[in-house]
Amino acid sequence: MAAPSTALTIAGSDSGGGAGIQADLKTFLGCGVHGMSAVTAVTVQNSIGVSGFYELPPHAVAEQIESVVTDIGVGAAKTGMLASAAIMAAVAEAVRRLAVAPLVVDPVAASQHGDPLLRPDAIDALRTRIIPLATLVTPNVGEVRLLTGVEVSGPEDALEAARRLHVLGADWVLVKGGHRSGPDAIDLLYDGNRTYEFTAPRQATEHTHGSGDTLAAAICAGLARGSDMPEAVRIGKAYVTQAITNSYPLGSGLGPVGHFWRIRDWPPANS
Ligand code: PXL
Repeated sequence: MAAPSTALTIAGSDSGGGAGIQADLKTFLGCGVHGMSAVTAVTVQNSIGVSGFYELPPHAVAEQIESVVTDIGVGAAKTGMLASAAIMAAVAEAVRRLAVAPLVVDPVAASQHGDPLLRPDAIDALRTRIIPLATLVTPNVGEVRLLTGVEVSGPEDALEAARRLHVLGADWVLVKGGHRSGPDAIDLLYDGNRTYEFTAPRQATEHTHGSGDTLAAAICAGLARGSDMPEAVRIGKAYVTQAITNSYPLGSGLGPVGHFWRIRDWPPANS
């Protein structure tokens, strides 16, 4: 087999297996790229919530990035939970020095349950150190509020939020509508000039743990494989929509989005 395209996630571990690094690597496999990981923090987590997290030393995060970039090569990268301002500084320095691009930034601040995944002092670092490096930033409405102060309840607010995030230095902004109400989940993509809308029917399930990570990872995989941004977002949204359709209950809390639908024929019937 020829070597596949490669993608790197710089993110936290979810011990429950539904979000974070674990969701990213499953998504990379499902989207046909070789996935690699630079772990930033280890969360202690199950379907009920996050009871704590342990950060890696910032230099250990940078060393993981450098190790894979200098040998294997990184076709595209994404960031998820970055935990602290110190880890963000180390990631930003490594991404710049090693010219890691394109970079999808999922500005993770809290879990689906609302448990914090970011130290309060890190919000400013996310704004000033990480977003300026983003080829694409993918906030949900809560992250938009945290980063820009804009309350998104309609298309005009979404565009205003996208403008503000573009001014912070992201090349492209995807304001996600999944956490809004209405029959459709409408995402707005903006490049400082044009806007693009992506619509999918809202699905009636509470088992959406890992959906944001899965979308960002699927877009990252598309970029690694050479898609342009609107096409990568279109494919990424199609992937996460399938993953939400195929989500499942787990434990006594919120279940994860599903990745099995891409590998359903295992084991083969005649094995
Ligand atoms: O879905 C955001 C997210 C990202 N990274 C980690 C998480 C979560 C949500 O729980 O645990 C490690």
